[in-house]
Amino acid sequence: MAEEIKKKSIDPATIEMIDKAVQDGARVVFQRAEQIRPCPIGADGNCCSICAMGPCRVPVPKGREETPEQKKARTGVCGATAETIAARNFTRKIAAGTAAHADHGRKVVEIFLAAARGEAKGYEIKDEQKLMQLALELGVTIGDRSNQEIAIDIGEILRNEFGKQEGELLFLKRAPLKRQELWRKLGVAPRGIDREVVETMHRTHMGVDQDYQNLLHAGSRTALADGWGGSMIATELQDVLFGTPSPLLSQINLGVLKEDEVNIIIHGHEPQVAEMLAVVSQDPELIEYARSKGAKGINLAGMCCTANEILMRHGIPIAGNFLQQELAIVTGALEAMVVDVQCIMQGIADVAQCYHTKIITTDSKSKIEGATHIEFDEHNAYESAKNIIKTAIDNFPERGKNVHIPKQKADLIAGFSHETINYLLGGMFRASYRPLNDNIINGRIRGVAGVVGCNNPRVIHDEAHVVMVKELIKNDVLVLQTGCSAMALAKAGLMVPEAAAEYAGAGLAEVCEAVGIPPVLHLGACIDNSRILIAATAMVKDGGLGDDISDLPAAGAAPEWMSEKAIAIGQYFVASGVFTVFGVTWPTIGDKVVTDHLFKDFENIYGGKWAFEPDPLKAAQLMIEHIDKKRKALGIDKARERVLYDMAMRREME
Ligand code: XCC
Repeated sequence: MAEEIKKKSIDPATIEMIDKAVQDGARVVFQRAEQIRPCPIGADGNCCSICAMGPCRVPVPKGREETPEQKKARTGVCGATAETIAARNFTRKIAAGTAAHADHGRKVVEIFLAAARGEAKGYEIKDEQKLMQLALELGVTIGDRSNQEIAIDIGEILRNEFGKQEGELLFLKRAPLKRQELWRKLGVAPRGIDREVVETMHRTHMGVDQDYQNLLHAGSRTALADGWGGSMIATELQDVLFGTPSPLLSQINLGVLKEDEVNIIIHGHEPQVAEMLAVVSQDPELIEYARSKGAKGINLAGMCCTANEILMRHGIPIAGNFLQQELAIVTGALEAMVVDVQCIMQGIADVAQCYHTKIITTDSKSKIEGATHIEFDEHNAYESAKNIIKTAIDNFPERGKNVHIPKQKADLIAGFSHETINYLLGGMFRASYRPLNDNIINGRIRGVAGVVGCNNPRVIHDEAHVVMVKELIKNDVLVLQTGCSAMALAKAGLMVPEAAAEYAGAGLAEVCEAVGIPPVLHLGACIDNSRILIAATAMVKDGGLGDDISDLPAAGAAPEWMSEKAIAIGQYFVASGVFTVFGVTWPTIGDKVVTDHLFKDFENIYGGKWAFEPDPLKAAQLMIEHIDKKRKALGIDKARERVLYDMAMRREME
């Protein structure tokens, strides 16, 4: 194997499959990333391609000090300054990311409503308790009405959040009071989800908003419409419809594929197709059909966030994260890759040409040239899913001899919804975050970090996630995870309770042992970052850690981000008061003024700010420094020193 390949990932299964791809002549993302270097001007945010007078490139001239006159002359054809261009590009990314999460949320509401009206056979209300809680929160009459009637009211109220033109999003009321007041004072409380996205697209059109601060301000309002709007609605209704996750054991990595079964991977983001495939793959008639084709059974596995969705609720194993999507095909053992929306590389269709894998698209807004399209009809979900699985089974006899499934697979515990954490910490009858807050106050736990986001082939696959999280837990920081980042840590073996003794600092390990949880908690898909907002709010409301999210000893990070959704998520965390560090590259780095505004001024405005640090160890240190700064402000920094260095005192505190 070429030495270069060994440096692409820290995951042996990934390396093995990149090598196989090279030998098989399949061109995967790792090779493409070598052949296409990022355009340095675009990467730094210094290129404007919004109108046809350009594209205009406005980078700072390298190697010489810029005079004020030169700076003044460094504009686009329309006169847009480098600041406007950088802020406009950044804000557009937020709009795109918010749109993706919002459209996902909208689809969930539609299926929720169809299920409540009895028009989507196979889907039903699974979490009645959460339905009732939502009804109380949204002022829906319960009385002696049926679950269906209540659900229709809830569905209609939440559907209205997307097209609402006035007022503010209903879930903003979930935030700490102080935060709500700040948003209102700043004018960043979102009105309607779609309205914020549309307005941001308008503002960033040629010749509209040309004040970088005003643009970034609109970016905050749009991002908040994601975190406290589209994403939160998706999470809440998915929980009611498919069940609120609770801890379960599963496995992860390419080793979950099976030699002798029909392997089907479901890849993308939305759970409704995957939910039905999970049910249908158990159908005895289909299992028998698979046997008739020479297979021992049907093996369903997930990829990217769809994987997280069905892992959290059904324990379906995960084949891998973002950069492994093509490699699953390279095993030669994959009959079908069923995709819905987001994070699906067009490259899978090309790689599939080298093997027998069928790429099946299921959503009319996400088709791929060369793929088979089987439209998933949620009104006839069972039949649609059956059709998809049958297509995969029919492909089993086409599997060639060039099959190699890597051995690697790791155990993981997933399913840590906000409700579960509440229950695990406080018990069934007094569910609360009190024990977490107490352990933060007494210093056993230093703070909490959300480490989330994608993979990016510009850095070593999974490495930054694992290095950062190990450093955090070693320093007694409890880590909450979602997305492809969670998968990286699960593959590295950190999502089992035993990992606490091996990797966590003494204080955190002690708490994990007492509660029986891993030091790294899997909260779900990227839309479930909304669970982190809720968890942070619950910590504030439980008391003792200040009266706003920005007071908490907490930080966020996406060390290997790549998608526009990650920027939207980061911005809503920052605008909710969280210090957030990104790795890989920073999209405004070519403009110091805009970057300083995001990295410094934002703290005075929102109590949270952005940072960029590609070295994951240094980034973890920044997060720990921030956590310590917040501990100091809360007056709990002393408690921590005692816990760490004086065992006698520690016993006294118990
Ligand atoms: Fe996509 Fe959600 Fe990123 Fe992974 S983490 S690469 S967005 S699948 Ni969401």
